[in-house]
Amino acid sequence: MSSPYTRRHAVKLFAATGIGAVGVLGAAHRASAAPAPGIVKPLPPELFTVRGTNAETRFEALRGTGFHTPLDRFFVRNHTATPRLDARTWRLRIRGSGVAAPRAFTLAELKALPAVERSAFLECAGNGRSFFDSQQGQAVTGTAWRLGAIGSARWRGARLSDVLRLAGVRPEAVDVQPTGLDAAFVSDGENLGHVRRPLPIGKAMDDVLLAYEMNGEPLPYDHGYPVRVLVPGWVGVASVKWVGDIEVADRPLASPWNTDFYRLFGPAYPSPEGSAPLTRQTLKSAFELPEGAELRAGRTHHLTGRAWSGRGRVTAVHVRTETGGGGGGRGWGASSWARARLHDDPRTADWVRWSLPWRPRHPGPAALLARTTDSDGTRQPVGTVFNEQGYLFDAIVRHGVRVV
Ligand SMILES: Nc1nc2c(c(=O)[nH]1)N[C@H]1C(S)=C(S)[C@@H](COP(=O)(O)O)O[C@H]1N2
Ligand SMILES: [Mo]
Repeated sequence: MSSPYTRRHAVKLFAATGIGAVGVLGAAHRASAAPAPGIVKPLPPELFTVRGTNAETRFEALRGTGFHTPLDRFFVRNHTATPRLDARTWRLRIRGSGVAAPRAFTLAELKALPAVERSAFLECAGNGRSFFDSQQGQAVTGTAWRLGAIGSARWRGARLSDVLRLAGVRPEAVDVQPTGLDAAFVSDGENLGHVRRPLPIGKAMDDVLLAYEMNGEPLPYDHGYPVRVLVPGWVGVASVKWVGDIEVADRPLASPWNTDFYRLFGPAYPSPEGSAPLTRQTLKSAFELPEGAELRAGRTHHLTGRAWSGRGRVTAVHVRTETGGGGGGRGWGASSWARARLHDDPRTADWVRWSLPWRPRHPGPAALLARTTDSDGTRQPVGTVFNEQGYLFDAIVRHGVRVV
């Protein structure tokens, strides 16, 4: 059986700009010269790089901020634009062939259920996508993120499993599909409907939250106010923002977000339907330094960064430096991999902060490399197997700096 959506969508999707952005921005933003990305919070350039309708966190802006990403610098990935929903009229409908007692919840009803608080990262499946091109010379479609399409927060909300039980979830249920209340996504003139993606019932009943707080505050508009789904460790798109409807079905569900997008296509994935729909995020590491940062020779620098994996705990981070070059035909000298100090107890689906001192000796261009190993036994490879939409980049990234 072929998927109900053609692959054509895949190459067109990311060409779309801020559809629906008009009318949601505050006066301060309308006054600014930059094209309106449809995001409510301020996007100062020292905290974010704006990419179309999205805003990428600058990793250097996380240095010294503590474990969780402050809300003023948490990345935003919007298919269209942030809606400003009214919590008083908001409802969450639970319906479909997989529930015996369909019903709706108000925010107060959701908050009356036992609250769960947990820390988890949220990362876009396309995080690191730009390195397919810049490190591997491969053209891929989609937002050209560097490594900042990730943040970690302390989430608080109701368990999705509690809500499903209250709606009489049936043993025959197989898929649970949350839908967002943001504008329908139009790709090349074709309306793909609201952002929605099926979640297998096993994951839905496990550790998924209906989150209404982030770092102790109500969810900001841009991150799903008043309620979003939070699927720990999985591709960001599973964590549907502004959720208003959840269909529970006794048969598999499909949407463009699990047929055309968020699968791997390419020579390594010969099936015309691509890989299975993506679930868990992969592993990465990043330096809290600007690209091209200048570091003084003969001084000890406290290199800091973050490492994470969606498949298990981070067990080690190693750092290597490459110096030399200089342009005169001299080769680059590479240090061996040194073990960085981890500053947090590694936990599944969250990140750890790490650090390592470095004393560069000679001025010139240099590259910093960090490599994560996780409890799944996976270690960041030298290259990532190509896929057309540039998902799940996991290779070691060369971070260019200059020793002066
Ligand atoms: N309703 C809705 N949910 C959504 C999206 C969206 O555009 N609309 N984007 C998804 C994607 S692709 C990602 S990576 C995360 C980003 O969450 P954030 O913007 O809170 O960082 O939200 C997901 N949930
Ligand atoms: Mo994403």
